[in-house]
Formats: sequence, structure tokens, C-alpha cells
Amino acid sequence: VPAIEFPRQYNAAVDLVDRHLAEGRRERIAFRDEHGALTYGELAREVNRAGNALLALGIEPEQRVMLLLQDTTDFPVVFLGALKAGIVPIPVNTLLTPADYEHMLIDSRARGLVVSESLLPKVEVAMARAPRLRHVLVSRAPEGNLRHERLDAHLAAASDELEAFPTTPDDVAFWLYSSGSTGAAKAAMHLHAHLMRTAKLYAQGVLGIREDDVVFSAAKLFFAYGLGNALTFPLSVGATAILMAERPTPASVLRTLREHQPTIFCGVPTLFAAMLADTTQGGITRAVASRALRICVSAGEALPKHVGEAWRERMGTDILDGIGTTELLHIFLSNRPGDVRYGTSGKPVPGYEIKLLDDDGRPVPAGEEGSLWVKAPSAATAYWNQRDPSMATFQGPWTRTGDRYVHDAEGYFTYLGRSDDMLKVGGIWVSPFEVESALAQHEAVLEAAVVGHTDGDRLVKPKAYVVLREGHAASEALENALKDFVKSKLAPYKYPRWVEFLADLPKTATGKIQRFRLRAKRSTIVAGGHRLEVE
Ligand code: 3UK
Repeated sequence: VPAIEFPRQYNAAVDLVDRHLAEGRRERIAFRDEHGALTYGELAREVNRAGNALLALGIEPEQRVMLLLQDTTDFPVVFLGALKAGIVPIPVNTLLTPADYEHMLIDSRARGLVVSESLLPKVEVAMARAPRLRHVLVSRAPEGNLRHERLDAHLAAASDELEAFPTTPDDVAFWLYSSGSTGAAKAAMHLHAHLMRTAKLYAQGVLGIREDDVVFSAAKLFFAYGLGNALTFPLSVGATAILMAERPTPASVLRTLREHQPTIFCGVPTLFAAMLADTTQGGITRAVASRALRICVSAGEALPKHVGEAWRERMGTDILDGIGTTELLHIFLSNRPGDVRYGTSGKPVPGYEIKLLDDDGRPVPAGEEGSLWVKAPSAATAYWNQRDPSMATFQGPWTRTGDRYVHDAEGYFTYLGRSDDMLKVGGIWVSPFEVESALAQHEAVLEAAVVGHTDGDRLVKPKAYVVLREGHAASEALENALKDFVKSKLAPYKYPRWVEFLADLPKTATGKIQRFRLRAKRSTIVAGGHRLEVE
């Protein structure tokens, strides 16, 4: 694949939005959400208003503005408005806790925050503690008293004309926070060129996305995955994206598929499995979902083979499993239409190079496990203010993902697991340390260790091994109390789906918990002929 060239002065918002006016797509629908639709012409004007509104507040190019937003048309309007003004938007996960937002506001030194009204309670304390935060705009606020400024009022008051800030392809465009196994979340910094590069290489190159496609991503816009699926990719070709603010459940997703008849549907393995298991419409079929569907995409964690096969059987379309990371922005290793091998991540996306290295940094032969490295034209330049983690991850043109893979003689890559302790749960990172620290705050808990454990669909969920303090006895009631306790402390998807009480935890001579022994526990049980534990 030839390198994608950009002029020296290049602003991604102009390429993704204004270009379509010049190419005659003014009346085409760019976005639909529960409240209505935006044509490309309207989007261009709203984006200009958003850029002007942020500038009018005194936020300057290169400064940050955090976006804590549900998936409505306000998201692309503010994200692209910031880009066009040269301001750096930071979309953040809407499922996190006040402590997480406090960290990200302080770490990023964001000058502005645009927040959905429903999420305001989660961030109000953090707002007061972030010394650099000057302005808060509330999205989709109801009429009446509000202690903060309204986004819609600021948009209405702003001009709908805006000259793009003269960024280069190499200017930092936006940041995305990613959590690691230890320490707080780190912001990966992405450039203006990265948006269109991922669109050309993956969305156009692999999915063959076109102007007449309608895309629905159950994965939200604040994830790198959802941002590509429902913003960059459709805008790269003048297609339409469907936005859904609700939590993706089999019911809400099915309703959206029926109503909007998308041609491309993107989800995570947990959702595909849950939709297959759901029986509300007599079980999902093509007829009750979207007859228009031509491609489904899965990412975030490995798609179990049986889920892909069952989906194809029921829906008549394949699910293309592909792996992407926040650091590389989108999918770089993927199955392809007409070339799907369930149980594998497929082959490198043209434009990306992949290598698997052994512990001495030597390439491994086919059939042997190695550590995954990617040479990518969309790799973040670094993590903000994190020199050591940046050096460990971004090494010259190559990026280390922390995944273990094997490739076969035909060039297909199969995911084997992580080289750290991190878990992917429903496609979202969970640090076992974070869950352990939450558990340790409970009065009954002496210590806890958390590892990944597969459920009935062979998808990983957290399992806690807990040692109780004296005077506390193991019981089902305590098990449930501990689950609820974690849900109250952390983002709810992080709670342990199973709790097993032990007299002590396996440790090294120096007192380090031996997670590998706990991970191996289940296989010994199975090998011993006992029942397989499921939820
Ligand atoms: C894991 C997968 C096996 C893997 C992402 C698509 O998930 C995304 O980004 P994150 O930063 O997590 C990255 C990590 O998740 N993973 C993702 N996809 C797969 N493992 N098979 C897969 N198909 O450990 C990887 O290192 O949250 C996904 C597009 C953009 C993204 N950022």
C-alpha cells in the first residue's frame, strides 16, 4: 500500500466534514440520533459553531477540552469543532467513577469540559478540584435552572463560519485515555493524520465502506473503536452513522437495528453472544434485525469461534474479528470479507506491519508464541507526561501491544492472551489490581486476588479469590455483598462475577501473589474431572 500523503497544512475536520460540501453531499445525512438528524451541510455549520463557541470561551488552540458525552449528535459536533479550531478534544469513558474523572481532568489540565447533563453528578466534585478547568458546558440539558452553562445556548450564539486552524498532519489532534495494569490511566496522543489513515487503511481497505453505507456501532464514540466506527469511517466517505445514547443491551441494539437498517454493525463479543442468547423476538434473525446488513465487526477482545459461527448461521453475515488498540487508534490485524477464519484475528491490515518476537527480541517461526509488535502509521506519539511507559510502548516506528500471539504458515494470527495481568471485560479494560484494592476496603476482606475466568460463552470476566478476616465466615450473602461493594466503588462492569473464599493466597517467597497459580486453578479442577465452573 502506498503511504497516504497529506498537504503540509492539514486539518482533519476539514477533510472529514467540509470536503463533502465541495463534493456535493450537503443534503446527505451524516448522523442520526434519538432526537433527529444532521445533514452534512448542517454538520458543517454546527461544527463551526462549536469551534467558535470554544474559542469564544477563551480556550486556545493546543489546549484541551474534555468530552464526557453520551452518543448524541453533540459528540461529533463538539469533537470536530474542537479539531477545526485546533483545540484538542479528550473523549472519556462515560462509565467511570468521580475519582477517575478527577485524575483525568487534573492530569490533562483541560481548560474546558463538555458534559452530558445525565453525567454531571459524576464529575461535579472533580470539576471543583481541577485547577486548570475554566469552563463547563452541559449538553442536552433540560429547560430551567442549571448551575452551569448550556452547550446549546453557546452554539446558538456562535457564528456558523470558521476558518480552520492551520494545523499540520503531525499536530496533536485528540487524546484518548487508556488504563494500564498499575497506576492511573494514561493519555495516548493522536495526530490529525491518524483519523483519515485509519479510515483509508481499515475502513475503506478492509470493510470497503462506501457513501451509501449506514453504520451503527454499539461500542460508544468515547472508545477508539467506536470513534472510528461511527465518526471517522462514515465521515471519510460521506456515509451515515446512527448514534444511540442508551446502554447497549440486546433489546436496545435490536431496536436500533430494526429502526435504522444499518449496512455495517460493530459490536464487542459479549454483545454478539448476548444477542444470540436473547429470545425476546423469538431469537435474533436477519428478518427481525436489519435486512440491509452486509458486514458485522467485532473487536475489544477475541471473538469466540462458536459465537461467530452461530451469528453467521442466524444472520447470514459474517462477523469480522479484528484487533485494535487505543495506542494504534484502530484495527491493524483483521479478518476480511470472504476470508474469515473464526477463532483467529485474521491477517495484517495492508499498511500495517506485524511481527511476533520471543523474549530475546527474535522473530518467532510459525506455530510459536510471541509478543505482538506493530509498525503503524497511526501510532500515538506518546503518552502525555509519561516518559517511561512511552519508551516501553513506542519504540521507533514499532509499537508493543502487550498481547501474545501465534501465526500459522498461511499467515493467520491467533490471540493467546496478554503478557500483563490486564483483563478485557466486554471489550473494556479492567485492571485486577483495581478490583483487588476495592475488595480490600471491605471490612470482611483480609486480602484478595483477581484473575480472568471464562464464562459459558468462553468470554473472560473477573473472578476474585478472597481471604477473610478473623470473625468473618464465607457465605453466599457475603459473596453477593462483596460484588455489590465493588460495583459501588468502581465502574460496574469491573465487579467480580465469581467470588471464591480461600484460607490463603498462593505467594512467592517475597510475598508476591502468584496469579498464574490462581489462573491455573480452573484447569486443575477440569483435569481432575470435576464440574466446569460457570456463572
Ligand atoms: C485486546 C483484542 C483479541 C488486546 C480497540 C478496536 O480494544 C481496543 O482498544 P483498547 O486500547 O484495548 C486493546 C487491547 O484489547 N483486543 C482488542 N481487540 C481484540 N484481543 N482479539 C481482538 N479482536 O489485548 C489489545 O491489546 O481498549 C479495538 C479498535 C480500536 C481499539 N482501540
